[in-house]
Amino acid sequence: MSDIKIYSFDKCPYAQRTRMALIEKGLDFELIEIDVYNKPEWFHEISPYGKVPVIVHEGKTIFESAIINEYLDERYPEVALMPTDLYERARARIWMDYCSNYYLPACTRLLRDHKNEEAQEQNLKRIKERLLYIEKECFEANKDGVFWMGNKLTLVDLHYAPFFERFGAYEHLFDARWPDECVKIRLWWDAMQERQSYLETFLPTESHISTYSEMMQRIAS
Ligand SMILES: N[C@@H](CCC(=O)N[C@@H](CS)C(=O)NCC(=O)O)C(=O)O
Repeated sequence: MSDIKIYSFDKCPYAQRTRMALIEKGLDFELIEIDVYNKPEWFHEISPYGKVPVIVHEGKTIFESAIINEYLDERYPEVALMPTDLYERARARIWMDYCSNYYLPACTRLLRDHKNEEAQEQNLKRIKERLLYIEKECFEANKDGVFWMGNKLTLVDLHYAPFFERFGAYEHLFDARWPDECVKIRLWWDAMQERQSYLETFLPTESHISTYSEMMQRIAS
């Protein structure tokens, strides 16, 4: 029996990050699916924030996807998913922070403002700027390799992948577009879609379209 339990929800991009890390690291785990819209009473005793993902490892509870992933990487260093060089580790964390505080909020505004044409125009412009920033500052600056940090997949790739998977839904629902200049981001995304960790965790675009449509209805009511 595995000594890692992960409480997850198949539609949750954050839980997907952690499932991808477990798979990339080749770790056994027990997957416990939680419907976050209808959480069982006992889940509140497991998850301090009432959210997924949560892992229980050797009797200890760890939550927040980015923190879980770094914990797993430090605890099981055999398949390392962070650079070894200290400056490169800091850069990896800066890119994960960019996802959480710049790229992702730009995307989630699309859901919030879906009835506000003027705000949506700004939101689409902001997403375009952020994608161009990533293309230039990350991918064009890399000397080699298709991944975020160069030639080796790291936690940074797993941090972003679930949200790029959902871009097809942004295209369908909000007419978002990747700028043509984002050639290297495309190469990265092609490489990510071949990873076993992605193949085992992704959901089709139609599923994301219906999840976001339901979320917008919930926001409106
Ligand atoms: N910052 C958290 C976000 C996790 C999160 O928002 N999970 C959502 C599902 S995608 C959840 O569990 N929501 C239930 C709730 O807020 O009640 C992480 O990175 O783990």
